[in-house]
Amino acid sequence: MEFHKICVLGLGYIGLPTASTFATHGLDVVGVDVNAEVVAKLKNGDLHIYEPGLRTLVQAALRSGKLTIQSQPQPADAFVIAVPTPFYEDKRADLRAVISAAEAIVPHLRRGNLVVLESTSPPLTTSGMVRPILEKSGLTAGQDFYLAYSPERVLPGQILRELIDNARVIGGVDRASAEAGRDLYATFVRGDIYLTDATTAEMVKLMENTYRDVNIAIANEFSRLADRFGVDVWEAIELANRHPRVRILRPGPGVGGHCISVDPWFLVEAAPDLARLIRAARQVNDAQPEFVVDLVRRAAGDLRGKRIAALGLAYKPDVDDLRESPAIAVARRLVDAGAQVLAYEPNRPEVRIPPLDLAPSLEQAIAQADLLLLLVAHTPFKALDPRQVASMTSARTAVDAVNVWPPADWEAAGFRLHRLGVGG
Ligand code: SAJ
Repeated sequence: MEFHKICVLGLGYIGLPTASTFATHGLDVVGVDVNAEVVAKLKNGDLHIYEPGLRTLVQAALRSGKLTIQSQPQPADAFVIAVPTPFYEDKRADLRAVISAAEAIVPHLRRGNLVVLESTSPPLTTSGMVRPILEKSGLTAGQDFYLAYSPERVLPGQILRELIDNARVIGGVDRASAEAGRDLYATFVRGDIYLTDATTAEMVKLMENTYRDVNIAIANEFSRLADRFGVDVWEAIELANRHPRVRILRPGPGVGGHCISVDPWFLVEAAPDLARLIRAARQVNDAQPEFVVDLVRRAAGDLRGKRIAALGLAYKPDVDDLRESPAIAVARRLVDAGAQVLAYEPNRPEVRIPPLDLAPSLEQAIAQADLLLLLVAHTPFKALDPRQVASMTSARTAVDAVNVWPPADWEAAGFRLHRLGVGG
């Protein structure tokens, strides 16, 4: 099947790179977003999100005339839905954006079109929710138009490369739909493309992120056990990982981001009676910020009035994304416990996250601190020279929740260094 013009609905971390990549590979792409501010910015070549290389890609796509930005979809050969699927307070999937994107397509849907859902969704969303909405057009999926689910699997920070190189799974409501999806993504995907049915593809995506969440949960639980038994979890993990069939991940302040901390709940919601391990893993990871607070309490004594420099607020190293960040959860809890927290996020120095106080520079964050708390292993934090840090602050207590500061160097520079998962 051949595609000339496509509409990509949702211009966030996935939709924008996807739309731009289709455009730089020769398709006419209409990028659609419901947020007027995002549309206005993008029309000027300004980006509302940061991802390495994305600005250059988007600007090239816009300049070529192959990518245009609109607030409404238009008739096209294919429609790709890449809108967010967050969760409500009670952890149920919030599918309102998927529903309204599907509804926005209905008036433009024509015989022979392809619709692909990319947003991470609970099992049966494509066939049970998107399909009936699209069929309000009077057309039937699998008969008059093609309908598929294809999850994105890219790693924030490496999106542009992974979008092209990663293997892709495409599940159709019928075989012809999966094949139509393959023809579309073959425009730029260099990785292998695997075809299956839509619900399997939905499950594959949820299983990938749940697998990672459960594995990080066990690493976090090991950090607590090691702390109790006077063991250095980092040494223990390194030794356990010498086993040819063991690969334990890294403990940390918890699991953040808009994917791994969210997606497992979609399975728990869909089958609460079955997804018991998955729920327990989520609870372990969600409780990890409290464990870090406890570690800080043990290092600092009473937290009330303590001046703490919280270094890093992003959900993981070397990104600017703050969504579901466990570092923010730790900082907030410290404030609740009466500490005076001054945070510094090098990738978002201007950001405001009430009730946290943010410093515009590392120097200002640490100058008056009683304790330094490392929450995210950003490259500039890893590179810090403890002797230089010692000259910038009178603090001599440090807590490393991500295990990147070499203890011997920090101790030689005069710091008492407490590490996550290291019992003493
Ligand atoms: N983390 C740990 N310990 C580790 C690894 C990660 O605590 O050993 C934490 C990170 O600090 C972060 C969270 O887990 O807070 C998630 O980070 P991540 O790098 O594991 O994953 P994401 O959320 O950035 O991207 C994931 C990826 N999925 C998998 O690796 C299975 C990516 O491929 C998906 O496309 C993405 O979710 C998504 O959009 O679903």
